[in-house]
Amino acid sequence: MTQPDGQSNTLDNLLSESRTFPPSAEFAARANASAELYAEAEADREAFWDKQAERLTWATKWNQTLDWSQAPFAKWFVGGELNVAYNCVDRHVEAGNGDRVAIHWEGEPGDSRAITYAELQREVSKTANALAELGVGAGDRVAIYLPMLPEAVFSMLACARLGALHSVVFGGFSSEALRSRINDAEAKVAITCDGQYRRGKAHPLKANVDEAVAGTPSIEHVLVVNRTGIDVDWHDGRDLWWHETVDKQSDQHTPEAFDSEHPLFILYTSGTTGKPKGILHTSGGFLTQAAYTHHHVFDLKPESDVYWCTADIGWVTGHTYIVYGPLANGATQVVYEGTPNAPHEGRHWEIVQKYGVSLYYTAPTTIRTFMKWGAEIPAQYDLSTLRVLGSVGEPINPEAWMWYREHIGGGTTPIVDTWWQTETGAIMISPLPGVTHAKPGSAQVPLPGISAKVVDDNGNDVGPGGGGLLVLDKPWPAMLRGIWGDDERYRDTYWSRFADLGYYFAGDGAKYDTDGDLWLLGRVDDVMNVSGHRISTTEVESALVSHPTVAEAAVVGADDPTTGQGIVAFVILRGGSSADAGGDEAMATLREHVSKEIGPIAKPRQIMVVAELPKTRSGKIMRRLLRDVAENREIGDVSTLADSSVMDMISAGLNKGT
Ligand code: 6R9
Repeated sequence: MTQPDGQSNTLDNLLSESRTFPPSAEFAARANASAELYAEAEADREAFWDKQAERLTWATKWNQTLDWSQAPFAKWFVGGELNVAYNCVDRHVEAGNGDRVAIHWEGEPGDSRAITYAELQREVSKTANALAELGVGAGDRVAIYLPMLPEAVFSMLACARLGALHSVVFGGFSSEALRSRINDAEAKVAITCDGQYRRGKAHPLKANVDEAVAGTPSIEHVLVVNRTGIDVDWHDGRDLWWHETVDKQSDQHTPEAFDSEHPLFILYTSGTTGKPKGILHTSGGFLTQAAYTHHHVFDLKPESDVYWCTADIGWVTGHTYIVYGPLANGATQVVYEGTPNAPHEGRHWEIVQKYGVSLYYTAPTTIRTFMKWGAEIPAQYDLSTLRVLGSVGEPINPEAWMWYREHIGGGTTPIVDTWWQTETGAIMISPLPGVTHAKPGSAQVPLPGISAKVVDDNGNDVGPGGGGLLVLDKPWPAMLRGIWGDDERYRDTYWSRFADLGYYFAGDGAKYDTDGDLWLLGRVDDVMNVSGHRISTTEVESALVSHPTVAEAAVVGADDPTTGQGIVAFVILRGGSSADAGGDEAMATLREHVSKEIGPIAKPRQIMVVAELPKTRSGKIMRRLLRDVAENREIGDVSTLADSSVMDMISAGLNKGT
């Protein structure tokens, strides 16, 4: 059986992992990538990126590849002009591929829709015309709070077409989370739907927007897709139905070319403080790296492949590897609305069989869930079309890797374990199918054109066999251009740790094996990774403390066999709280409270009531010790605690079953 995933386990595997899987001669012969790419990029990095930028159609060619003179604020393809949506849609129609399916959309209840590139062009044009009618123009912000509906893709591309920035907020986030993101970006329009299907039931979504928008002075209109037909409250003048507003528009729209550095989107992600960071991405560099990586890492052959990335567009993976990369490359892809077990646990494999999916990209947590459900489920379907499998979001444990290859990949497919972040915009470290000798559990090497290192606290390269912090030591085209409205926090978060060396600090620990391959070991900061989603400990702590019964809270991410990490909270209750405030029901109420404040993904797996929290003399909570408790380990060094008896008290209390 699989061992729980996590840092210590990954390290153990690293020490014992000796399996390698060279590409088959047959795959290598037809592969998009070749070993020469590394040498080519090494010889002249900027010339290499110039060549990749030529994958796109530019209205005006750039005159400088990279301007790093204002570091850490990069400019790529300076002077170039392009329209991102034109690159993802119109140019494929102009090239005679209008009849190619862009999106095979599959609804959870079983409805489906095939959208060709020509149709996508019409839908995006209509949406752009509607948004323009609502006063959205270049530089404005639009909040998108939608599940995996075609309208989500139309909306994102319509923004790109107008030069407006989208801020997609994951549909699983609470109204509170939505409100703070809308306010931070000062979005003018919000796009949502009446309700969303989840495991066969329609759940309200617009209601959250109503709650959020009650406190967002910038929102002028809410555009509402009718997905489930459930009842909604209506605010005349503010609310507009999609089918009444968008459908009547002209399906012609002329895209305008924008500067290569024109902002494309903001996407909020958790940092080490409670306030989410609005990661800002721009146009030319982002789309270049999205298209380049999608082509090489997935070995995409747009005429014959059917690609499927199972991420939600609320996360960066959905931005880069559902919307921008695949569509820039003219791919045919599957977009699925629902969960993997609706209505049955073979749903993904049924979809793979139905559409002949050849490239499949998912997260380790999903793979481990499939393992739990059993290999006999995928065995009932024809998965022979699959030829490349991808993984993203957290380290994939070697056993899950092996299972994925064996039971989904028929024992032959290459697996690409892709390391990247919301901030990096696109894949940075990954094997190349057809080139790399794959190693289960290791993301292996930076892609051609990308440079990464593992360094010690002083920034010295640790060399083969060494472990330390992952840094990116050279700028890359899809890199974030800052944090929305907070340049100071941008410098501080990513560039201050190795300021003299000019390294970007990713927040991840990593290790080289003796072959020089990279192993990612998880976050080294107070960010948890639950099912591949980043959640900060502070965010959950703030949510807990906002409940009237809680005086203080400390949260840690503990190893979890399915979700990678699970959230474990330690709370001190308020003096006045009633005696049963520590009971099961009260804990369930607290879990619900967190869910309402942040969203169901942030719900603690476990809440333990304690009398004290372990703190250093300077008052910093020692999460390391709480993690020991949460993972049932012997408690580590307590010598820096202000009061070393606290841990005894916590352990004794827990043993009594409180
Ligand atoms: C794309 C995405 C980024 C964090 C990152 C790291 C973890 C992502 C990984 C991985 C090991 C991989 N992570 N991919 N760790 N191996 N292949 O997930 O972006 O949501 O911003 O998370 O996820 O810890 O720092 P994001």
